[in-house]
Amino acid sequence: MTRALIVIDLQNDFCPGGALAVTGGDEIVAGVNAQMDRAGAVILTQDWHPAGHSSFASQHPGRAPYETVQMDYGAQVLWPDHCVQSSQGAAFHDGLVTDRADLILRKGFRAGIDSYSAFFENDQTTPTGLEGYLRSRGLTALDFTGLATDFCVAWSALDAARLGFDVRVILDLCRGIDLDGSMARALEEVRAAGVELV
Ligand code: VGL
Ligand code: ZN
Repeated sequence: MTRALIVIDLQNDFCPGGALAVTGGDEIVAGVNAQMDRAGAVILTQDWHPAGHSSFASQHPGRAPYETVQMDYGAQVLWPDHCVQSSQGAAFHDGLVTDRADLILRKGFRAGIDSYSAFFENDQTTPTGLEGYLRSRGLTALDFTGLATDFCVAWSALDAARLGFDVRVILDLCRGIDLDGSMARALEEVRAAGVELV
């Protein structure tokens, strides 16, 4: 069966030296590239925020990165400024083979709402369009890789499972942030949703 490889946010800001560095984020690049050769389709996502995005702690006086605030759409973790549109931090890791991508999907581009998932923004109702793209191409089996396991990868895999896709997360090709136990929680939720962890 053709499986689509979805590479989540393998961008400089999530790699060591970046604004929101995920430990070992750069270690997965070679393996992700190799996985592209076995994939029936390759989709890259790119976290793509306007300057002054509402998920940035810098926009919330008195708040610090990694605190949680209540937004009109629910709880939101505040992050250091990261993946600002057209910045070097928002660029893909230099080693990532981007030529193989059929689609590059940008998310988080609306100032007032974050988008962890590649399918829905954080209100969990505004679609990114990815579901329609996959369905119209007949891509029903998805392998997720990328950063960060416990945020954008997990939220994407959960939405994909809810939408009825056949979903796997390739854990060796993911790295996480692990904020207050978020890694264990995310893996448990993903597993409970019927996602295969490989
Ligand atoms: C991500 C936090 C903020 C991610 C993106 O890619 O997991 N995490 N923006
Ligand atoms: Zn972001």
